[in-house]
Amino acid sequence: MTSPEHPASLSPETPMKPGIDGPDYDPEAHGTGIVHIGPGAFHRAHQAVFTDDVLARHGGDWRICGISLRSTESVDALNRQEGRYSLEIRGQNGTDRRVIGSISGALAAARGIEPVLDMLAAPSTRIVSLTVTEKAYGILRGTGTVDRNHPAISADLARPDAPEGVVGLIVAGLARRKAAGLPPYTVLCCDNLPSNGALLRAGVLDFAAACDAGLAAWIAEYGAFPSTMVDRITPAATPELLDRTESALGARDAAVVETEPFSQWVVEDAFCNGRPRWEDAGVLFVPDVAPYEKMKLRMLNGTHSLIAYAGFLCGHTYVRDVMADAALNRLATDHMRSAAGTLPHLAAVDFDDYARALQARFENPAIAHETYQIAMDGSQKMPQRIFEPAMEALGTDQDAGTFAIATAAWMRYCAGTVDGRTFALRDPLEADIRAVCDHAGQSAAAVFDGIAALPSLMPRTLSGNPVWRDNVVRCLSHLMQRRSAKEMRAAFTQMAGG
Ligand code: CS2
Repeated sequence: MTSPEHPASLSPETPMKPGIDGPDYDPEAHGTGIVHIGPGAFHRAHQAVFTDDVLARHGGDWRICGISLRSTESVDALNRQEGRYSLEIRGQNGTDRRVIGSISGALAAARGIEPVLDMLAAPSTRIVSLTVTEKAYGILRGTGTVDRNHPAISADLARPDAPEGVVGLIVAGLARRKAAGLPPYTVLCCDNLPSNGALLRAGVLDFAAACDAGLAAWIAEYGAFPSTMVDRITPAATPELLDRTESALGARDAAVVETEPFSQWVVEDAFCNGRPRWEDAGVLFVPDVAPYEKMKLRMLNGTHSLIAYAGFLCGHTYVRDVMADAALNRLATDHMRSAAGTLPHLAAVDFDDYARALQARFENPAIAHETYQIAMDGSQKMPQRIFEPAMEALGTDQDAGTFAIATAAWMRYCAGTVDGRTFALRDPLEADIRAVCDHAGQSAAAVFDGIAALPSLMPRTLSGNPVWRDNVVRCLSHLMQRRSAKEMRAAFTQMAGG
């Protein structure tokens, strides 16, 4: 029902208020060429916006159909609004709003896999992109093979025609295309994983080979899995965001996304079935994404994890609060410098400029990005963000001090209690980590050894390095002696050298 108190939902018919950019093209005139698995806030703030820009400039049948594997809420929100949603772009100097038209609709896999498989197998589908978070893939990073203990992988290997997980779904869609004599789609991984395209390719081929060797050979020959680096800070939506948006638009937007002005997408130009002219929307196409991806994973995401664990333990709710704390701000910027020291040369980027820009983005007072949000899934993030660069730093005699502080902060966070309150780790290894912490009691060395021994987490070369182990254990025992947020702040200030 629509009344002044309950405005209608945003839709293609909603009149745009002055000052709000809308799609300045007719979205409905364009067909759907991209299927995106995981149409959450990050996708809506990032890939869907670059695609919206291309549709406005060049047109083309490149709209996006979102597929949600678990949630039905975001699917319903998008469909109720015929795919329309708005961005609230919050910079240091003001807020811009923009309505996006690139999403044509969404499907919930939980409501039935057949429509999803039909969409993947449609001749019009040319790219399948993904933002599903690190833990959803179930691919072992050391070998590139699928993890048969991962719940979705084992379920899908048992029933490949009715997949529940990401890899099973991609393979089932490709199998239908091969059977129908259609070319494969490009699989475009947009999660923060190292060599994300190559990793997904290896996992898909391993899974496909277990089902049908001919299918695996066909994917290997004709398929494409470009690697990408994606970047835009996108906090989870809050009730306040929904209310602000409703007043600004005069319509309810249940799919609105709050984000920062900065946005970057670097993509390996290796597509097998066409692509939008994303370069005209600012996407950088390069032959090798690895140096960009390392820079972003280590300087941005690694520092983010340090900020999240240290900040959360010190009682800071948002990244901006951590950055307003002088000692923690220094720790974060020191870490960016150490992380930069592990990077291969990248002619196009000055790492000092990149670090300064990151510092400003993290300090942005208009963005409320929760430390607890970033702290989630630490076991899936620490290896590429902290452990690998720490190992390289130690291997070249560079200072790994801030990497050790980040690791100790994470391990202290793993205890699941601070300042008299307990919290959920929200990590797929939560039960194992908890068991280690319970067993280790007050011994920092036992926490370190127990967590370091968990599979696929800390490389043996690193955990077995006595300098590293001593350093982390020393920092961790400082933190384990502190109970309150105030004491934590004192400990981090001391560790940050101030
Ligand atoms: C963050 C990222 O939640 C996290 O782990 O580090 O989501 C980060 O905000 C994005 O990668 C920025 O592009």
